[in-house]
Amino acid sequence: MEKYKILVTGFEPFGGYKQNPSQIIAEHLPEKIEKEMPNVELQTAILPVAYKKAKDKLLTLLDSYKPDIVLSMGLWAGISYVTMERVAVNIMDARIPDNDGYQPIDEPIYTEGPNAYFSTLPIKSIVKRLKESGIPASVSNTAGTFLCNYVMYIALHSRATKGYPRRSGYMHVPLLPEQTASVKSEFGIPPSMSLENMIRAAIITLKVTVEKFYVGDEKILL
Ligand code: PCA
Repeated sequence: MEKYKILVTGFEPFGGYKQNPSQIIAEHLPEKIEKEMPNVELQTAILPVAYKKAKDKLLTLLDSYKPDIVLSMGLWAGISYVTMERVAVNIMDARIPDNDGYQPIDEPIYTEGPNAYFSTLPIKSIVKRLKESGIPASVSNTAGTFLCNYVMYIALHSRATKGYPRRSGYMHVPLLPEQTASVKSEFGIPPSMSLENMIRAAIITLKVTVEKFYVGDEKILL
């Protein structure tokens, strides 16, 4: 049986948070995917929240593993649902310094790259399946201009220039309940989602992507 080669990435903690839920999700996936998706070969990686190191690590992984599918994930503190990102833009505009203290403002990711790439994951089908499974989810039309947008753009640029990964995209996830339990601001307690639901969201995303892998033009959002 031909196996789909999948790379899932999460991020290290950043911005004052001690944990990054995307890292914890990625660490739980190998065991679950082995049971639930026998047609898949999975690699997971935790990327540094640092522009230079994240790019080196991601490109090394892409060039050595040559995955069919890449799902990258990161934290978006403040959302109450998971988002499937539609677009990655060719800009680094960091609202805070990265974990190495680097803070690019209005710089392109690749000087020769197009302004934007659309996700090649079937984002509409994924969001539909997530909602049917009881997981709050939405398409998002911006992944921001920090590390999340950056790694999404790099994977899509690799597809455009080298042909792999055929499908890639990005999922933003909320905080974990234990990260918000004792935070109270004038806006109340920030939204969160259980780890169990976030892990399920990642598995559903991969299942729908594999189901749709050969359906239609990979550039079209199915
Ligand atoms: N979230 C950040 C970078 C790392 C992460 O988990 C972002 O949304 O850009």
